[in-house]
Amino acid sequence: MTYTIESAQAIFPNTQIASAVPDTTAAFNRLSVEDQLALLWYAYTELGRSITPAAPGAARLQLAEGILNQIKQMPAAQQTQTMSDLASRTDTPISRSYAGFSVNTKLAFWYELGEMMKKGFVAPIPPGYQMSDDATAVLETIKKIDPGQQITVLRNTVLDMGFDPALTPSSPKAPEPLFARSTPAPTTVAVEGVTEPTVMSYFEAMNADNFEAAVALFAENGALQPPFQKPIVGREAIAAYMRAEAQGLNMMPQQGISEGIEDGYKQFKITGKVQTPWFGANVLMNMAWRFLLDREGKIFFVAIDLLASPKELLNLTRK
Ligand code: 45D
Repeated sequence: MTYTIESAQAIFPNTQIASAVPDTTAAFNRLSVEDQLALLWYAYTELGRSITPAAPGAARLQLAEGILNQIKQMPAAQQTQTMSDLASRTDTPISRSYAGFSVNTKLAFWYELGEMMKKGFVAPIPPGYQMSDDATAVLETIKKIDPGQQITVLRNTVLDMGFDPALTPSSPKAPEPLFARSTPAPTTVAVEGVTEPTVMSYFEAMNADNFEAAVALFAENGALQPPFQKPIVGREAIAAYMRAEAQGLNMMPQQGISEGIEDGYKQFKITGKVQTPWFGANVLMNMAWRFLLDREGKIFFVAIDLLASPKELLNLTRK
């Protein structure tokens, strides 16, 4: 058989992904804008230190500085309106600028706004605001899922805000500043059960933010499928994605299985932990990488999954 990206997506079909994330994100998106903002505020301030992000570097904040300064100058009611406009994707100049930010700049923008709300420079959620029962239920769900899933839900909510006139996925307009790691990346990787050089080199390159080296491991038309997303196809697209979204990640693969299959292809499933620079060692995400290597040992496909539970780390069977 010849593999296609579609057939490759189905390798290791028994991998259980964290479906609580898309489910909770969908429930969040059905709430009123007032409830959404209030819920984020309670989630963000009440979930405790473990899910409090590290301050983004000044360089990243600079990309959002213009609109942050505008918001600071506004009267309180207008500040609240601006936040509502972002959450309801209303067409305003600020909503348009926001939509053009990279994911990490969007997060940095809200981080700073949250800080300004805590300090009283930006209007808070109205004291005494009563969330609807639906919103309370979503917040309760968020409280129960594990921290890696909580931060993914938070990230998802911020991703779709703003108004994008082109309705295309936002691509970073300015070069992305580097993420300083709060915890140094592992310098060596050892995966119990797997020694394949391509796979080892992938993790080493990613832990060094050496995306050129990582992308060189892919087949010309190879694909990378991030958690809950469609595959990104081709070296150039993968490189652009990595530069925008994969900086500063610490990857700690732990164990895996490998198997030769048809046509000289090989498949690997590896499980382990990933840290984002936003939370460092405070939040460990339980992840799987499902690799399909071609005859030349190049990556034809890799899916990155956020796992349903820590138990899934040990699910290394084929079917
Ligand atoms: O609306 O191998 C307020 C790939 C109230 C690459 C607020 C990867 C009002 C290949 C509180 C102010 C990248 C795919 C809002 C691996 C309001 C590869 C603020 C995986 C919004 C492994 C809220 C990478 C705030 C992964 C400030 C899985 C929220 C990376 C902040 C995952 C939330 C990264 C933050 C994640 C969330 C990062 C900072 C999940 C960050 C999450």
